[in-house]
Amino acid sequence: MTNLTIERVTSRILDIPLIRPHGFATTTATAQPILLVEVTTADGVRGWGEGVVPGGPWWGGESVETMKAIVDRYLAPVMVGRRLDELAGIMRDLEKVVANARFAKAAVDVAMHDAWARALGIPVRDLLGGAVRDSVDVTWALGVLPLETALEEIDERMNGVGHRSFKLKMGAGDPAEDTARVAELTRALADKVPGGVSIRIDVNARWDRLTALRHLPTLADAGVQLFEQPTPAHDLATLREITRRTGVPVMADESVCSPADALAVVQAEAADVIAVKTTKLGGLRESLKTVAIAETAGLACHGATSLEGPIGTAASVHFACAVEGISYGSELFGPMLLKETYTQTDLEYADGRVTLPEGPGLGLLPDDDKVAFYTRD
Ligand code: MUC
Ligand code: MG
Repeated sequence: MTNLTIERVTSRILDIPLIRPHGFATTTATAQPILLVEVTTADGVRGWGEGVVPGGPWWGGESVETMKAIVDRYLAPVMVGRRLDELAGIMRDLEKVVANARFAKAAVDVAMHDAWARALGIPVRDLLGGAVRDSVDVTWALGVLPLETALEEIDERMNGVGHRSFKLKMGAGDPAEDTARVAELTRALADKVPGGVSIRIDVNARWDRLTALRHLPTLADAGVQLFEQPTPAHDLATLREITRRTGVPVMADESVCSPADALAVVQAEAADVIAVKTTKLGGLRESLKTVAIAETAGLACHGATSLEGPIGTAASVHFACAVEGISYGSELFGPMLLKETYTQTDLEYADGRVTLPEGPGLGLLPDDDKVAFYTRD
């Protein structure tokens, strides 16, 4: 009989360089720190999860350093000695010890799903209900880049992995200049690849209402097809106004960090799409609840990313392949932004899609030598 008792929970910070700087609204990342959490059972079965935020605490207030403290000191002691088939009960009990800290909780939620699935010899997708799809479309995100550089990168990604949708980060510069840059790029692409490329933008909540209402119509006229979180997370009235005035679908990201947030967005009619990140939502179980709310209200969900590495991305690929409500594709490109992977095998990207990895658990295994190489002293 398999002994599913959790014997050990450990974590380490990996610092992995990016293939190029990734410019966000308020910071530029040149490496991605990843908190790699490992759960080991009494039978020696190991499972892994990632604690990752997009480039640092600017996005949601957590960082790999805060997550490591929360995991090691507060979450691990609740988990050790419990059985993996009590996962729901463990996640409930973690709430009694730590409020919020959802990125940290996601790391342990995924590590427990991985270890439990490996102990049973099944893919994580089966613990989430089983197969809905075997692959998902992947949008490529460009940081804040000048027009020519952006066009070159898009060309390379279209001809390489075969992406046909691109997300452009905004919010870093002067809104008028930022808008002109993106509008020009969107028009240039429409001329270059007639009808074949979808352009979305993500302002990471950095514009106020007036700025958004002034500039988003220009981006709508240029052909931008989705506005991701143009304005602050709490201001659902403005998100609703943007949808109504521009007619372009709005995707809520920073506004939705829990199932309750999703309900608030539904009730406020504030968005048409919800960015579902298994990281920001606190793991796979909280993500299931979030999609259930959105889907019931007729909203689409997008398999979004916090620039996770291979293990974290694999978790979101299993999620996207088990949950019908992830109907608006994904942006699960994180591993391709890393200069090198830390796993023995890679996720497979082709024709603009990522495919569910075969094998038990998440389907990927860390390479112990690479993990040691990238581990922060
Ligand atoms: C975000 O805000 O969506 C996802 C892709 C990217 O470039 O930033 C992340 C986080
Ligand atoms: Mg976003």
